[in-house]
Amino acid sequence: MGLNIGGQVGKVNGKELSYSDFVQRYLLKNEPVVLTGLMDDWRACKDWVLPDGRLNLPFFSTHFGSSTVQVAYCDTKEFTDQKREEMSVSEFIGYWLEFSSGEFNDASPHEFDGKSLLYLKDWHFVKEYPEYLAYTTPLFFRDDWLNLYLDKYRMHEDPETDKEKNEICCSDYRFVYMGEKGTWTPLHADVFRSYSWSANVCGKKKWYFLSPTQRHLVFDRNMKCSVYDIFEDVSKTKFPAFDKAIWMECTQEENEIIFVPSGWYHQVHNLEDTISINHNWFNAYNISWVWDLLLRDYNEAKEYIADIKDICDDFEELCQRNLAANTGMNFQDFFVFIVRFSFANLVLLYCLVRDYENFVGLSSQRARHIYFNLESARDAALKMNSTGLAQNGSIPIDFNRNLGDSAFLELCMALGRTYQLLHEPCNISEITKALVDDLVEFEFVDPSASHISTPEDLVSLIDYAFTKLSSLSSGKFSH
Ligand SMILES: O=C(O)CCC(=O)C(=O)O
Repeated sequence: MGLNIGGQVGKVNGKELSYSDFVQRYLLKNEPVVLTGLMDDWRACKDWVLPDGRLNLPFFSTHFGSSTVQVAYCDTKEFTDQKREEMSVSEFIGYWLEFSSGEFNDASPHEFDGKSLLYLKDWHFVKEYPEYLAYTTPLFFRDDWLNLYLDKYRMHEDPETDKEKNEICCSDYRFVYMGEKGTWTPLHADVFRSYSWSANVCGKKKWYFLSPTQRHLVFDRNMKCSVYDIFEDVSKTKFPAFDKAIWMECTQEENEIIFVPSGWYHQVHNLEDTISINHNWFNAYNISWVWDLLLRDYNEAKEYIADIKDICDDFEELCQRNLAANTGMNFQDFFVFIVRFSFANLVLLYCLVRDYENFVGLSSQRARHIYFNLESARDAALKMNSTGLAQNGSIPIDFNRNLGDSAFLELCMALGRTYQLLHEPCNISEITKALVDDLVEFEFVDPSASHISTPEDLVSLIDYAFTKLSSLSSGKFSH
């Protein structure tokens, strides 16, 4: 039986959409959309595509040939994904050119002349070639806490893993994908329950989407394992509700960008030789879902090794280590992340207070955005707190110490620039150590509670700043 397709993903001209429309219509509703008109000036669209519209493969061998990349064998399955191997871009292009003279095999769609189709995935192109400005991230996707953070910090420090390897694979979530006609990506929801966007520089993709409200329909009875390929003969015994799922589909053309909402399952097929740019990201709108997923993954990790609990010296520590290895972060990583982001947003809010004598700035879109960020971080901290799991053994994060750290100041600056871009342009004072000292003196942050060890501490820190702000706007405070 074929898929039950309930609708097509809509297409909207991105040039005619404001940032706040995008937020209202897609981010807040968590709905997919295809955006057109946003790739006009991209260098990638010129350099990577030949005048006749084909992919410029020799360009990649010549300029980026020595990069080591991950390549998926599309006709293989390893756990929940395709089997991958590392090779150089030159090798990959070499295989591509060799196979492309073969015959496409309709009976076995992921093979070419009996050989598996190769799909280059998750190439950290921007991290590897920061000087080569292949594209600019469209405005709609700029409020990206994940990549802004990873530009300055690592998500998880593990002294036991190979540092160099970690350097590449955990460095960011900005990728290039490259594959010939017939390559594909199995059904999945994205890492961390992040949003993603994917821009077709060349070629065409077919997307199949399932809303998170129907997630249970593609899982087995125990909700442990999901369907791998929605076009294979899905076992009714194993996945009894699969045929009840109602899908959305979409054909994404060249120069179109698809927004993949948080937690939506999707399977993707390259209908032509295709190269795409793709980011994963999260922000205030989905940060608490990131926590929900982390908690779910933690419970799974714990259940998986439950039988060794009694013989384990530090069972909790092992669960957290496994969580970081499987999900990409553990509770402490998430906590440090939201604390640093909260600190950064407090700095930005303070800058607005300081820059606007009579605080009119606090009703601006930018101030509301920063306020909303802090509220979302507070909500995530409250959720963490309610589990009672995130209390133990965490190292206090000192607000004042962070303020002295250049990585932190850079994060504040990058975040400040982002909100300047998204909202009304106006000058914001430079975020310097002096300003930050000023902030401390100003007692915007409770000096007696600036060591954050628990989610509860973070909630108190944010509440204190909110109280201070409300006293500012009611005129009780003068600077
Ligand atoms: O383009 C692909 O093959 C997969 C992309 C994807 O899954 C994503 O952007 O989330």
